[in-house]
Amino acid sequence: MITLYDLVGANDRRFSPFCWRTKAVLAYKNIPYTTVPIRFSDKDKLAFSGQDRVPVITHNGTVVYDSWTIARYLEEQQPDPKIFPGLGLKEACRFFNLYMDRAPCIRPCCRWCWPTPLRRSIPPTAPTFALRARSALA
Ligand SMILES: N[C@@H](CCC(=O)N[C@@H](CS)C(=O)NCC(=O)O)C(=O)O
Repeated sequence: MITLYDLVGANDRRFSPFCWRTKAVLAYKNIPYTTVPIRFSDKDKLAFSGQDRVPVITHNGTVVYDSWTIARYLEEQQPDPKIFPGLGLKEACRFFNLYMDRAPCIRPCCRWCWPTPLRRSIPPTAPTFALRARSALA
C-alpha cells in the first residue's frame, strides 16, 4: 500500500497542487493509497525523506519525493494505464512540468491566487509560518 504525505490546512483542506499531481497519477492508475496529513508546522514528520516538502510517498519501504519523480516511480511500478503513452510525450510533459514550476509568469499568478482560497486553508494556529513560507514565492 502506498502512503502519501499530503499538505493539509484548516477544515482538512488538501490544498497542495504538487500533491494533486501525485493524486491525479494514483487515481488515473487506480492505485489505492492512504494519506498522512502534514501541516506547514509539521515538517519534522518528513525528516525521514531527507527533505522538507510534500508530496512524499512510501511504498514497501521505498521513500520517493518530488511530484515528477513520484510520477516516474509510479509509472515504473504500474505501467498500465500509461501516463506517458507516446514516444517523446514524457519529455514534453517534463518540459511543461518544469515550465509550470519555474516560468516567471507563474509566480505572480501564485501570488494573486494565494490571498484568496489558499489563505483560507491555513489554520488560524499557524498563520505566521505559512505566510512566511508563501511570501518566499514573491
Ligand atoms: N518540486 C516539488 C515541489 C514541492 C513543493 O514545493 N511542495 C510544497 C507544497 S505545495 C511544500 O511542501 N511546501 C512547503 C513549504 O513551502 O514550506 C514537487 O514537484 O513535488
